[in-house]
Amino acid sequence: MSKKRKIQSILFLWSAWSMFAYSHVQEGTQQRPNIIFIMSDDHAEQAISAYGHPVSQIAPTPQIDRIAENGAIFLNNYCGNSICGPSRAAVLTGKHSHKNGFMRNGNKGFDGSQQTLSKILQKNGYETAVIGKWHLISKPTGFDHWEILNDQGDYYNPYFITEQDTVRHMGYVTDLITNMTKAWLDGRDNNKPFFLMMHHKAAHRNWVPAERHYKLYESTSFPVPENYFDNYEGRYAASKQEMNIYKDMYEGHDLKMVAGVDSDSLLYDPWPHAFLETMTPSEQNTFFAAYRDRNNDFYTTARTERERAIWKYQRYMQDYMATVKSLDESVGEILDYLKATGLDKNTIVIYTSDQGFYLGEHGWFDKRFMYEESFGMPLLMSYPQYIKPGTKVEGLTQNIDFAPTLLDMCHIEIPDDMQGVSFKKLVENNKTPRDWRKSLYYHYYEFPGFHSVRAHYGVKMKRYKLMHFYKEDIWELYDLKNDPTEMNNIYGKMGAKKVTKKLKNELRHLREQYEVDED
Ligand code: SGN
Ligand code: CA
Repeated sequence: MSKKRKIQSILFLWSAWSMFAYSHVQEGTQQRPNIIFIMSDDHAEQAISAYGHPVSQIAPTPQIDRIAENGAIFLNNYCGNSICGPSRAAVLTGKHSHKNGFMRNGNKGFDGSQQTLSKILQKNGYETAVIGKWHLISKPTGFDHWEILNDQGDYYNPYFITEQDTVRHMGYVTDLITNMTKAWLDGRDNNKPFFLMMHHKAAHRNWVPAERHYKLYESTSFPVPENYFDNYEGRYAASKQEMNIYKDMYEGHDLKMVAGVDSDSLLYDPWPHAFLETMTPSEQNTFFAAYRDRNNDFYTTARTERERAIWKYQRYMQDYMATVKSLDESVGEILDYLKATGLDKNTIVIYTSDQGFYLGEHGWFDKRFMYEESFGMPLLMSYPQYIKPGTKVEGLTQNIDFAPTLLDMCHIEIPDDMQGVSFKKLVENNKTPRDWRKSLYYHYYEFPGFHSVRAHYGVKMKRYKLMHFYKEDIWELYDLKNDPTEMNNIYGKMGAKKVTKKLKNELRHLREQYEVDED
């Protein structure tokens, strides 16, 4: 070997070895990622433009979409129980409702003595915080800092509770939460990785926009869903709900059809509208001024029942999407903050909502049902170290998977009793492995309750979904390929026998696997 070749080989071996050694050091002492978990409330996938639904193309969310552009969008992510407290409890514990004990909103507080994601991260050296909506009727545990809204919280000038006190903060709730989050990031311990949960109140009922957005969509006409005037044929529980936009929404509180003719008149002033009481007099005036002309128009123009129902849909969507605009701005601010501080390189950013929501499909607002719109849960996630920009995750994922996935990404052992599984490999390789789960379990308990949605459990597979309204022993079966809007219950119909048997078997397996012993 010539001298030159010899030197070249030595150089090659040396650089190969050092690369190997470097990757080993990386593996062993890898810098642990920070986590920002942003969860809004009742934010439907239909209202996030990265998901491509027509509604969101008219009122896009470019800032939230940045997370999908930099990382991954989950196309089949679902919750296990489509309601606020239970979804939050599932996120924290990695367990379904019957295991973490928080099955319905408001029956008793979350048992904070149990194992949670925040406690495990804290034990492993993370600085932890939760800011915004909590709604678990308990004091947060496993957080170094918490600053939470009282119950549902108010849109204007809400109270926040901390370990020390309860303080009213003047301002718009989404902006306040964003500012508190940035203040916490500014003052955190730079020697520790952090886990920060930023939980927005928006876009929850009664959808009061920030002053700067009152008029944003006032002339926008949103596409009315094809099944807005659904007659619920063949679907017993759907026919019994109380979450219809044109029948059950409060004209005052929800639709803001207040103070119609002039500023002093209470002639057209449907009650309740208690949300106005948390506003200052000047904020109330700005609110009335923004809505008066449109309300006058409603009260002075003759309309058929059908036209009134569509007017209400438009008012609902205009306000809902205007509250989403503030969420989008908030996410933009946080992403800009991470970039400006260089934290973006080593921070996992998640955007999700506690569940999905109806934007007029079946004539509805609210959630609770296992139908796609509310069972679905938006999920966007970026982390430059593992996730390639533009990743699209097709596999079935669920909120019980969030805790194990984050532990996995932080190189922390996942406790055996967590029921969810890590989906790290789905995002890492932009591919769903063959042995990934083929079905999801769902269970909603809260009946009797708000909106009168009957208790049910069910199973979803790629193409079919089976639901059991067990108190009435009524079944529903949908072929999502041919009937994506779930209008045609094929349970007991010709040709459905084989698939019914398959799904009932799958449901039995899931209930065994998750150790569901009572309903
Ligand atoms: C409130 C709302 C309901 C909503 C529940 C649960 N009514 O009770 O419409 O379903 O919260 O929402 S309201 O008139 O008080 O706004 S959740 O997101 O917290 O689960
Ligand atoms: Ca919610």
